[in-house]
Amino acid sequence: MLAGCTPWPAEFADSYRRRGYWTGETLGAFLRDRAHRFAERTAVVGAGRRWSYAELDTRADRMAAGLARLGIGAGDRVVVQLPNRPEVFEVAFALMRLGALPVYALPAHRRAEISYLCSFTEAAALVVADTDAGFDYRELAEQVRAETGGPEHILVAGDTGGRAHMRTLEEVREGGGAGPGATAGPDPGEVAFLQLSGGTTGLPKLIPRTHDDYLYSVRASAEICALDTGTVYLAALPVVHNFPMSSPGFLGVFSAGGTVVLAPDPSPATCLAAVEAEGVTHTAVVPPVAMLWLDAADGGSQAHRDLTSLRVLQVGGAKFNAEAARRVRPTLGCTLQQVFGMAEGLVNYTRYDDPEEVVVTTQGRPISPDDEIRVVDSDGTEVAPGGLGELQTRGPYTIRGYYRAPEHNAEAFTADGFYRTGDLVRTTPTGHIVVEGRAKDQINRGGEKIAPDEVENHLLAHPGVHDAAVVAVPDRFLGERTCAYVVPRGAGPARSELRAFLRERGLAAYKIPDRLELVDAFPATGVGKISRRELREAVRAAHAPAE
Ligand code: J2J
Repeated sequence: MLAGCTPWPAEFADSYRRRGYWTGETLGAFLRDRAHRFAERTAVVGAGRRWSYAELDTRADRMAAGLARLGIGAGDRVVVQLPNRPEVFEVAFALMRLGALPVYALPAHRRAEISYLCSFTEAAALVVADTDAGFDYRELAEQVRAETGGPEHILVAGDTGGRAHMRTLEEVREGGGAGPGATAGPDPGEVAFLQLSGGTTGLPKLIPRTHDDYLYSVRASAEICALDTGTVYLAALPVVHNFPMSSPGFLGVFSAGGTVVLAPDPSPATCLAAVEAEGVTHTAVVPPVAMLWLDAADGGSQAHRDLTSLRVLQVGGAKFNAEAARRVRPTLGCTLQQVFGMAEGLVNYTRYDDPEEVVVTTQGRPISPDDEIRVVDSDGTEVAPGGLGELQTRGPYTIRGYYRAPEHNAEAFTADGFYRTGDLVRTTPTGHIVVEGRAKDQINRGGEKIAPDEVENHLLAHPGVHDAAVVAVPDRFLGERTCAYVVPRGAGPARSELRAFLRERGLAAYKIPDRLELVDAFPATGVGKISRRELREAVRAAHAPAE
């Protein structure tokens, strides 16, 4: 396995193979197989283009050959920051065919995140769009270059705008000739790509997923979600995120020979129009987006849409309020499926034949009979069945360690290899999981995860900031939003200045605190040194208003 990753112990790997979970297929071979089976069927619709399975496959081969010519090969890391456009699939499969690893960045990420990803992974290339949603990613790439001295190659989906040191994806593909770019292909037990974790500490952690483990979760998800060649899946969320990638996501749809429709944004105007125009059958959103869609369809701006094709609305990424959940069937005329997953692995679904009450009030049950689940108290002792505790898990598609993070791994995983999810849950007698809260230091802002530490560190870099604590405050729409409490040094900076400062440091917009409060001091917390976590709790208790 790639250096810096933690393999499954041999007895587990053997058993996952014996039980047929790990089949020895690579993601590159997976696409080739689907291209043979579903050749002329439409694989992808987006940005004004429609690609068949055969076309996607050929493009991926040519792109792989072109990337190989640039010197990109097995084991190389390539940061991919692309919006929902067909090229994202072409690039991802091309890299995986070469055994090079896509490192998926969100379109919302900015200089701080992209520079970190490029340097931490020692990326050989960065792939960006030219512009998207009014933002110029080529400028971002230039800033990253200036800051980090790398990566060697900057590849642009679209137009380089005359920047001599950048290449368009088209040039790379044309430079590849007829392909095929990949020779023997990577080992299916190898890492296929790196996903970004929501993070609880100062710097984001990277999640290594192998061909074998990921494809198992994809095939099993496609089966649970009953996808077939008639499936039309709307990717409303950025497809580089684990949910729309694999739960069942675009890979599940490709597995079944269906069609992926790429939405440029998750707004009801864009997405409900796409549902009507393309006959969408399945889609996946985070709770705040689901609520916008419900309001728009229920006498709002999109009430005129014909949504009869829609069969399943998946909601996940953050807790979906039961009252909103109850509105899904009557308002959208489709089945709700709750999805509680994590890029580290474990994914839970409510099943289509679960009683309505289970669908509305639980976050589903695991994919695999070999997903091991335990709910423990703060001492690590298992609680009685149905009791509240932290969810720990291990299984055939849950990682055993983050990439290049031995110290963090010692905390995030138990000695016997369970991942500590940091989620507070209880299980029902039917084996469904209800997410009740969180033991981890993370803010879940409508599905977007924020590590308070990371934002505090940026605030502390301002000379006028003596101390800072970033906490979650309840929010009816997002579930939670962020508030930064700042103890200024001397007269201290104005709030607007602090915000501008964070933006200048290149932080993604969703991490910039929704509220900033200047306070004289943090609450006295008694004797002894307290953890940042305890400090945040004390600050929140002292200041944050209840909803
Ligand atoms: C409550 N909290 C949830 C839910 C995730 C499918 C779906 C989601 C993700 C994802 C994913 C939740 N109710 N329904 O990767 O494949 C919170 C938990 C969890 C964390 C993981 C997938 N669904 N969560 O959200 O890696 O706290 O993955 O541990 O971004 O989101 O976040 P992430």
